[in-house]
Amino acid sequence: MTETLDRIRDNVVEGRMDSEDEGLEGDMAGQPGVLELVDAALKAGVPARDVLMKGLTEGMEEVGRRYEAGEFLIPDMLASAESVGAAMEALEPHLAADDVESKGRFVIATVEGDLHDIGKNIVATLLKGSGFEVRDLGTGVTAEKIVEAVSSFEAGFVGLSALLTTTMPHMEETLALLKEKGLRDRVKVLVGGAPLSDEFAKKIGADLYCRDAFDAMDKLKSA
Ligand code: B1M
Repeated sequence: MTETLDRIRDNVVEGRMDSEDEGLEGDMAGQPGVLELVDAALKAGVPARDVLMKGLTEGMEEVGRRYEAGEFLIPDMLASAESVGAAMEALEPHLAADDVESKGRFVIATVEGDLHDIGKNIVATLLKGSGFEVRDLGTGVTAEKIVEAVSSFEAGFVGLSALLTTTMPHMEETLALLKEKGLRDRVKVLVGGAPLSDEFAKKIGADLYCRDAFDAMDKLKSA
């Protein structure tokens, strides 16, 4: 099982969606890519959670390290992101819950100026899988649009994602606007994203900081 997960992680790093992709050195065509490996892992009974956290997510973390070290450029990050996005579609039914009573309405968005959506999409998938009704507003969403959706969808929860230090202030702006519109007491605000911390969440007055998608699900159980 570990070997399959390692191969998924390595192929995410290579940005190889499927067996037609040549990979970074141009010599990997014909070998299974992320989609075939995820399919094989699920058929072999590897839990979807392990495929997600130890294969796909660890792969993206390595991509981040290589980008930071100057070894990867933006097109490399994009190829990896696309392979993870496609694999998430295959994984979604395995993370989904059937016939579960609604646990509440959840609005989720990546904040204004920020286009990173892999983590937000994973959280949205798990939320749907655990019985929340989810309105996913996408990326680069302004505080006004988020607050409008909280109001019209009558959401009890809102999840904000930010991956850039420069976009984190839009979370605080969203909280201020919720307050201004008289909606703050009606919603629990959850925040997440690689540059965030518990301290930051407390400082801006969010209800919960979520380290990762499973942390979010755990915290929601007692929210
Ligand atoms: Co960008 N990028 N990127 N990028 N990118 C980072 C974030 C960066 C840290 C890379 C680096 O320098 N090491 C850096 C930010 C530095 C900083 O702010 N200090 C960076 C930069 C600089 C940029 C650009 C500015 C690059 C440029 O153009 N010069 C640019 C900005 C574009 C924009 O947003 N306006 C940019 C672009 C891109 C791509 C488009 C190429 C691509 C995104 C593709 C996409 O998302 N569709 C990309 C990627 C892939 C990354 C890294 C490599 C990976 C992010 C990721 O998907 N991680 C990232 C490096 C890193 O994070 N180490 C990086 C995997 C994902 C599963 O984890 O998103 O953290 P994460 O989500 C987790 C948790 O954080 C949590 O749960 C998730 C699942 O477990 N969580 C939540 C997240 N949101 C939550 C919400 C919740 C709860 C939990 O609500 C309930």
